Amino acid sequence: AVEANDTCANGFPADFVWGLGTAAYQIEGGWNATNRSPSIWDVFSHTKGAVAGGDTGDVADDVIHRWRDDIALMSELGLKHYRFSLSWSRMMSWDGHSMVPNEPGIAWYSDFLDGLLEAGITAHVTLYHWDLPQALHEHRGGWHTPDNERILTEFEAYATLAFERLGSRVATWFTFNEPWTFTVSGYSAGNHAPGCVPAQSGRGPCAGGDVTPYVVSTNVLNAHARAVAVYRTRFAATLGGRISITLNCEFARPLTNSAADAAAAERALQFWLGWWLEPLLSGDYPAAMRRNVGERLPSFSPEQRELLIGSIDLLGINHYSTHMVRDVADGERGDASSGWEADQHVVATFGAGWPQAASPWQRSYPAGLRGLLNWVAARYKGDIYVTENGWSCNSFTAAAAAADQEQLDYYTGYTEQVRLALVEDGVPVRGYFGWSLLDNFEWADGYSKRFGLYYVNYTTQQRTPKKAAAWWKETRSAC
Ligand code: PNW
Repeated sequence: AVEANDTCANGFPADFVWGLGTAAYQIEGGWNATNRSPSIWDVFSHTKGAVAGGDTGDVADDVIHRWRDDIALMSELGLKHYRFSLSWSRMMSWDGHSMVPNEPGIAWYSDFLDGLLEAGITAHVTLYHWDLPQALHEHRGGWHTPDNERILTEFEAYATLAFERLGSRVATWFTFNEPWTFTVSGYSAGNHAPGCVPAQSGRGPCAGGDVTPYVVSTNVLNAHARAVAVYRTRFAATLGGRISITLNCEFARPLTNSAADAAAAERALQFWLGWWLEPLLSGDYPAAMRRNVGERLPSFSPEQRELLIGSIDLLGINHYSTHMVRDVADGERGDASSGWEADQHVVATFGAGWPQAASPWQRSYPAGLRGLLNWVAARYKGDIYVTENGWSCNSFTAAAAAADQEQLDYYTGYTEQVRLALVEDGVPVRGYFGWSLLDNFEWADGYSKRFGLYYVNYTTQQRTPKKAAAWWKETRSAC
């Protein structure tokens, strides 16, 4: 129970972590500044028809050049915690055989971290927010090659470099951001980099489909475990930081009160979040996946299991919306779909009347976040941080954005559910990071979708605070 005198006016404990997040390719720009080389997202976004409006991250929010002003913006907001990612292609370069340190890029991040420190802002850093160096995808088998020891070695070297050169100024490391999203979108649907699609389509730079996503997940989980082992054995004692992963999940509620739909909702959560969480806790994929995916689901060796189990010091959870889920019999989907989507034997829809965001996949249902946090807390007993939550605004001009009430309603509704999970349900949720500080490159949607607390004019690069920014300053930055 929280003592009354430790509670802020917003109803949260005084030591609750409030922060905002971004990711390298979505905000940095400076595609070739600091001797940066291409990632799979540079190649993908420059592929005709891949991204809405032909948008690319070449310039984005130009943070690479405007970072001092943007740290000032954070200070103006009273921000104490900032979550961002490193671009592997800026930190390292391809020498024809492997990735090697890229000093100008490392220096940029080093200066940026010093700037945050001077502003009294704590850094929470993600190593991989979807931007694999193109050379590792092309020449080293990427994430999509079964049992790819080469990518594990490369990721371990990258993580080690980051810990060594930047670790003294980083409180929390996250190995991967949302492996679910880049695995399903990048290696099955093909609408994210690297754009792998089912082999029979004959398109795409690699064969996605009903096997590849599970190959990718196995490589990614093993890479995570390797990086965590390095941090714990070589760095944790001296640097004192913590390390984890960020997993995302939309909550699933049963569509009807039938037992079959209740089981379907649970299965959906196992396929979305359990896919990643269960190996980190028990060393294997969930039973529901073993059952439905069968031989297409790889196994972990005893050594890999040992590294995986307990490889998180805390858990980062990203959450945006909720689905109403019903059971479907085998083959009933009738859409000839295969892979992760079909393997669950469920159909997901939205609840009637839930407010629609600009992004078609998002509707507001605040209680879903409380439900999800309780689902996680029943399985994982450590500290939980909401590492992303935010709203895709229906306002598309600076003036409309400055008055956007929907985004503010989303934040007040969802943060209240976090408070209820903490105070009423006893879920150990210790922090909340809004997505995002700035409008930015929203992946396949380009600049057409806007999640920022600050509106960005992409012609002038001017930042304009939205209504939720003022709310953040008054009620989240202040105790
Ligand atoms: C996340 N879904 O992506 C990413 O971490 C961010 O980089 C991104 O900008 C943000 O959320 C908004 O999209 C998601 O379908 C993609 O549930 C898809 C889903 C959720 C999050």
